Amino acid sequence: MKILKNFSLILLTMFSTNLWAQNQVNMSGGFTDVGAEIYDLHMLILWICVAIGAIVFGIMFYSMMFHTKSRGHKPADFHESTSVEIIWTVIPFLILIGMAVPATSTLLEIYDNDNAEIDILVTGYQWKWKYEYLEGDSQNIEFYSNLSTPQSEIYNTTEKNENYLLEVDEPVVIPVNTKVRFLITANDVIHSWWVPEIGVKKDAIPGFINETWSKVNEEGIYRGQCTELCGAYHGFMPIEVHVVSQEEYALWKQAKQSQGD
Ligand SMILES: [Cu+2]
Repeated sequence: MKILKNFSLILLTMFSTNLWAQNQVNMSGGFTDVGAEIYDLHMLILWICVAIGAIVFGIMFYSMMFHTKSRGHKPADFHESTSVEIIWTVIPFLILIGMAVPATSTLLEIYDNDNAEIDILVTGYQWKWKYEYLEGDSQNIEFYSNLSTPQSEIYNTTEKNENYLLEVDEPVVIPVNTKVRFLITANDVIHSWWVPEIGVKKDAIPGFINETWSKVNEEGIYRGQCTELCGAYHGFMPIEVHVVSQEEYALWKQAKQSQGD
């Protein structure tokens, strides 16, 4: 009884609206159109899988409990039946096509790196990120982005703040509603640049340049992490993207450029 009570408590917690709102159980749609599409695709595939699971296990458990020899049922004799084999080939084939069509259209959009207004070269180092703005007049913007969480929080001598290990000294700044292309590479070992809320995750591989892009719909601070185990301080090289208005971006660019001179 106690187990049952605990189990129902867990279920209740999982499905409480509060948790759904925080997206701790499900993935987040994020703040980009592509992110929303990825989320919809994820939900579609999830429900297809739930339906398949319910039907297959439903029939299986029904048969095991009610369609038994002890209840007077005779074994079926459709062994090597061509029509049954055609049916169980065609149905999964149609389901797979139904999943592949929306998945392909989302993938095509994710890989459409054309017509970006800003290009940023992102280089992974053990254990920090370097950002270089490659576009025209912002050519000389170039900086490293280091973890800024104080040692005292890491060694538990002071209380940890809410962005513990997710804060940096110099964030990447990009304008809102602008297609930004990220060229991602690494200088030592393989890292991976991952900012879930802006729909970006790409491996940073020495000697290769991977491309990805984002067009963020809402101003704000978006946090991410290195997501490829890259050594002792893998958990200490977060990513902080500040999405700001066009005007703020222009001001930031100006300030950065005069800093470089
Ligand atoms: Cu790394």
